[in-house]
Amino acid sequence: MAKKTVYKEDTTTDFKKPKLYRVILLNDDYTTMDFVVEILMSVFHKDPFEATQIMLNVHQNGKGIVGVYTYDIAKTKVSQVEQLAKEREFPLGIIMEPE
Ligand code: NFA
Repeated sequence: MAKKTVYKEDTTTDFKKPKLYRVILLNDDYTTMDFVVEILMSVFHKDPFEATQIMLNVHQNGKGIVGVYTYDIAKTKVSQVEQLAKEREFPLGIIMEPE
């Protein structure tokens, strides 16, 4: 007689949590405050008040978290900032790290 295989229905979970990455902005002495606020609004969709708070926090503490995103979104935002900083010849640093 042929063997029968019975598969149990998986009632636990089929969904995996995506890994998240912190995008961190680094202070320097040359990038203008206006440019940092500009990229926080255009790339990270911050309003002018929050963009200014984040910029000042990075200016005072040396670095600061801009946001937490999935890998592809974080990577894209980092690339966009690198490109804009390069175009304007600012040495602005931005990195991503796993949460
Ligand atoms: N420290 C820069 C200045 O005084 C401003 C700045 C803030 C740069 C945050 C980079 C990140 N012009």
